[in-house]
Amino acid sequence: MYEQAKKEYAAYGVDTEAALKKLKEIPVSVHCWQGDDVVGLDGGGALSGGIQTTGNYKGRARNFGELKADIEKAFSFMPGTKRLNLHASYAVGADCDRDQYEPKHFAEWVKFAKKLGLQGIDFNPTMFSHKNVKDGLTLSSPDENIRRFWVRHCKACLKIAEYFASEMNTHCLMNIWIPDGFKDVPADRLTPRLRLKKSLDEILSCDYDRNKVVVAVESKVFGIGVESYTVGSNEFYQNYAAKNDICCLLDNGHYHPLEYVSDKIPALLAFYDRVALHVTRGVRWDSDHVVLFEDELKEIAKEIVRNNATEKVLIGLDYFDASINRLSAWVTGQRAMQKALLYALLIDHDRLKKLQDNADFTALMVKQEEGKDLPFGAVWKEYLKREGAKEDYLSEIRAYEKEELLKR
Ligand code: RNT
Ligand code: ZN
Repeated sequence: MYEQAKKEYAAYGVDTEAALKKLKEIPVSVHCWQGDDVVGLDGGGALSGGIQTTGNYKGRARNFGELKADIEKAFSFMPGTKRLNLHASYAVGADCDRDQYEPKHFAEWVKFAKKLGLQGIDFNPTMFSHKNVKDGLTLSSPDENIRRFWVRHCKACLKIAEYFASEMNTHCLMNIWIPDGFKDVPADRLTPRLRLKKSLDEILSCDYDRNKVVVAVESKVFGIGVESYTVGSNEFYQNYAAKNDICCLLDNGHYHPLEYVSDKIPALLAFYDRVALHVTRGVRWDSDHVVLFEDELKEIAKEIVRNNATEKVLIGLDYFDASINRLSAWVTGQRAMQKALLYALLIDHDRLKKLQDNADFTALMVKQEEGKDLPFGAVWKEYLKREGAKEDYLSEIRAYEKEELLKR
């Protein structure tokens, strides 16, 4: 089937071998938090900050050992180059508060990532699910003790990110997302943003190695319980990032449903060396459903591939479903991302671009449609085979569920 597919793609102007080779080199940063419903290991408390997991499927990882075992199992079904995305709340054995976290609290994760042969580790300060989220605010809080606590936390995280980069010999993306906002009409939209700006300035004034740590800021339009106003809005962070030479992270659940992150990627590529992504699937709101092989995901992958931006766009996953087997959720989402990248790699972009430049929109439409009928599935199956990733992950995950998860 693959040999036949290879011929059909060749006739369409696409080299499937080159696509397969490229695909396995594109890193995807897989989030640790699908395994435990974003609870973390530091006892911070129930999930807060406008994000929610729903469902009570059996087998949630309750501790570091279980989470590691689940990650190891789930990652074994994920083809391609993988990185691990951690939150600060996954500190191991920390008996101090989050502003005092140190690299040593993450040494076990480094050991684990090396054991699994991962390409790198990415990191996120955790500014939710904690007693110091006061009145829903963190870095923009009017309470100086609160604001300073979270500034210290982010500074501590920069050190940890630097440590990850040194240990793994690759950059570490440190992504800042805060839940700050208001449920109802605010009286002052400016001052909280000025306080956030001041906090970010203080964090970035810390002496860290910009070659090692890529700092990103993640905007959001609204959250549950924070419907009327978000301090870290898109305009705020894009301007902050541009002026301070840091990176924007686009989460495709964080915009109005009629706005597309696929269109924002090339807009940012015109100005930035790097663009970070949180790939998720919002159903009617930022619901963080498992990523599936859908049109917008294909469009996102196309923008990465056809702009030769596989090294500029840092792809990370961000979904959490507690209503189905969590390992299966993890694998399905990661494979969907890889599928979309392969799909994009199997398009003759140069020819299509020429048609656009020549204003031959008739042929452009026809050729784009033709590409959709090509035997994509056969190439995908070949990729899985070469990567040693079983097509049928469900049966093995079911067996693991029986042996391990149901006993929890
Ligand atoms: C929340 C943001 C944020 C979190 C993770 C856990 O809306 O998307 O990125 O989902 O950091
Ligand atoms: Zn996100």
